[in-house]
Amino acid sequence: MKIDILTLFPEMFKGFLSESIIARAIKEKKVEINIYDIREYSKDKHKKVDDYQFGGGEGMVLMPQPIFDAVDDLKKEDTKVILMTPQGIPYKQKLAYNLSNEKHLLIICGHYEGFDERIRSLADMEVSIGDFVLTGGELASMVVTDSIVRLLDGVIKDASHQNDSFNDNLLDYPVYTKPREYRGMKVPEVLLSGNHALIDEWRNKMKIERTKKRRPDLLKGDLYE
Ligand code: 6GU
Repeated sequence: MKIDILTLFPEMFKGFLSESIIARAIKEKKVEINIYDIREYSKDKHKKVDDYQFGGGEGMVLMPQPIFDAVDDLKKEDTKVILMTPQGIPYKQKLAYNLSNEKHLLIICGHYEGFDERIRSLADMEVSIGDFVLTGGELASMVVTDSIVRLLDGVIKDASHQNDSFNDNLLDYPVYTKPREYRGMKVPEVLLSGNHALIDEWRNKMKIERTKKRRPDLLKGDLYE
């Protein structure tokens, strides 16, 4: 899979691409990730990428030209273009699974102040990562990329995401490691029993209990269809 990201702030991606599971996935060629600087596509002699908005108002607006030219350059036949914006559809694990089957994603990071409305016409999909406002789409694009890359074949053990929260609209069960007792808090007896049928039953029960208590909205299911 190839993921191309268009941004005004390429430096923000350095840590993300050079650490941990994402770095390993790139090294092992499970994914190719390229960061493109929107400014490099500006035809303005000062490499300008934004301007005042028609009608007046605070803030600079990302101009169409650099983005349209970048998409013309990078979009191929099987490319899915995703625009990161708080006005997009809410990002969910289901969409991470669907996108992990694409060949090529081109992710456009929105600007803090906004972008020219005509840029929307380039996107196959507009995505938001939640009901809060970020200074730009960069962190959101990293969230989306991270959630997709970990689902690609061979990036992490299959069993690690088969039990993910949200796969069945349920939160994960609690897990413990050594020691058996820490500061008076004990590992539940059932986990030490060696009885795997009993352990599975306990884990399922905990998933349901925890979801009821913390995220009753998930149990309705409709949010994650
Ligand atoms: Cl995709 N962009 C920005 N700027 N803020 C957000 C977001 C995206 N998703 C949630 N908040």
